Amino acid sequence: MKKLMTAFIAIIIVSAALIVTINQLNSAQGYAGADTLTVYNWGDYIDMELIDQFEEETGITVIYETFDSNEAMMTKVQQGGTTYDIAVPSEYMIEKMKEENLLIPLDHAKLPNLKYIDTRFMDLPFDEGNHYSVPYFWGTVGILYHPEMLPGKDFTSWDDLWDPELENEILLVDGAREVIGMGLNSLGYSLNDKDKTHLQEALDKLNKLTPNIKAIVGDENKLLMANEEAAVALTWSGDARDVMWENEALEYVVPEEGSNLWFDNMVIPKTADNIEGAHAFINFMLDPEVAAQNTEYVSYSTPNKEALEYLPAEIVEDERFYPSPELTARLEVYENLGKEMLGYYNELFLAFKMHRK
Ligand code: N2P
Repeated sequence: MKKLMTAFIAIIIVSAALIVTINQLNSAQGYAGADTLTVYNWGDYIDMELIDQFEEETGITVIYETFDSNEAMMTKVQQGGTTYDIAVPSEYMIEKMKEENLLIPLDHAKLPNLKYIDTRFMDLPFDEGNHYSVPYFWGTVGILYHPEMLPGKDFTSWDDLWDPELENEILLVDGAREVIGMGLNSLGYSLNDKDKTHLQEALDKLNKLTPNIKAIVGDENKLLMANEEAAVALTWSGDARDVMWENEALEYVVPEEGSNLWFDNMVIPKTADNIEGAHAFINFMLDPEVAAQNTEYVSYSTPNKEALEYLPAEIVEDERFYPSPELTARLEVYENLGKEMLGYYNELFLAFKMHRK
């Protein structure tokens, strides 16, 4: 009996050690379980208090990682080393991910809060029927500038950025579509142009902007602008709005030749391990009060119609950040240009960055 007891205890100890080792191995390799959820989002793009609230309400532990461009996000999802349960790509990348079979279809029955999204942000061409994606934030690309640092300067046109007086004053967002798109727009071309002669013209023109560029940056652009270390930034509307709360002298404009209108949506990548938890997270973020709190925190424009009711008028009535449908109609949404062409845009952007060195 004593022998049997000893053997029994030994079996328990060995199994416990085995379970601990397997768990350690799993977490070292990035496997997450039903009680964890790995969220992959743009930098500075959520109120972390909401993550705490979600964890408290569901008992799920969130592992949170950030990226600073669609391309960087896509590479990580394709590599498949991490079990991302949620990602937040922009429209053209959602289309590309769908094409490459990298997304899991959503179960709308598990997303009752979807009814709060304004219908004008639903059913868009990159994901008709919203089978794979649900709106998170939307916005424009434009110019953030400091009028007092640049007396007499106006930014009605993209060409204003090429003014020699702006030497070493401009920050550019670190995104291939944004920068090449700006070059194309400044020449009167579409930011979805596939004509390689036009693209070469855009690159040549961008190279001439080099003396005016201070840095190509990610989220640091906000701090640099708030501290008046640069006078101009090519940036996304919400980042601009966020800095403008910090430094009220700053202004944001969308140049008259046109610009980009973008939509960032939540998706469940193929890498997901907790599909149930991912639906719970999406539905949580769609709750109007949650969406309103998130909007106040990150300063981007919410597609959640009901959330607008919880937001101050000074936010939702500001036409610079909630442009009217008439105004947005003259902006362009990035199209999925296909693997080869998107690769070509990335190459051009790299060539532009190398030219600066
Ligand atoms: C947040 C970046 C928003 C990305 N810092 C616009 N697609």
